[in-house]
Amino acid sequence: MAAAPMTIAPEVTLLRGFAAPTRPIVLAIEVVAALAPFRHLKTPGGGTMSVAMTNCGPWGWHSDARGYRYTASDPLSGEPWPPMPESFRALARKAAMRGGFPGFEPDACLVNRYVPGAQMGAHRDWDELDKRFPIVSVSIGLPALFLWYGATRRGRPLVTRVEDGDVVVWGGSARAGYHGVRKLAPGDHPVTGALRYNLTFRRAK
Ligand code: MD3
Ligand code: FE
Repeated sequence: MAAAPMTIAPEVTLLRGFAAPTRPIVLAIEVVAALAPFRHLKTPGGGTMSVAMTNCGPWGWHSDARGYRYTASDPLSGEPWPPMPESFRALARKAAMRGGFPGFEPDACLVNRYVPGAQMGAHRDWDELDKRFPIVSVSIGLPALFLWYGATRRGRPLVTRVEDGDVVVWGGSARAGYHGVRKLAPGDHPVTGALRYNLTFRRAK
């Protein structure tokens, strides 16, 4: 909770251990996933993502052959996305403040689940209406290598290892930054077993 903020690029802040302990977060993820199961989304290009996803909160990120967008209900069930736990909202707000972005009120929480071998290619989070809001990312379980490309997806990325409980906040000039996650290495974590979760809090609308 009292992590010393580390600047890993301009307006990209890493808060080591800020979300620890993560067991309660994992229990909350399991509640969300019981209502809106993890699924492997299709991309407009015809691929299937190796990361499994679900959402909680008023808006959820979705991808299919028609494109990327935020939806108010789960396309699998037609039901609204599960509510965002108050503890998630508070964590995102506090982390954003610590990262230099006071007043962040997320209305979307994308939950990513990685198994060993899963990865996320270079992309930017660009489906949100107001790019003045930051994005807050919470890492849970197995460690991963975050890749930060910056303004273009070309060139060698900056590589940062993130571990259970680490939080990354990026906004302002970094909001348009390209990023990704290296293929997850096998492992066994006391809280998640052979998994990594990532919560990504956004202001979608
Ligand atoms: C900041 N998720 O869902 S968080 C996404 O771990 C997404 O699941 C990733 O990108 C995940 O859209 C990563 C974003 C991120 C990635 C790499 C970084 C932030 C970073 C590298 C350096 C600094
Ligand atoms: Fe992203």
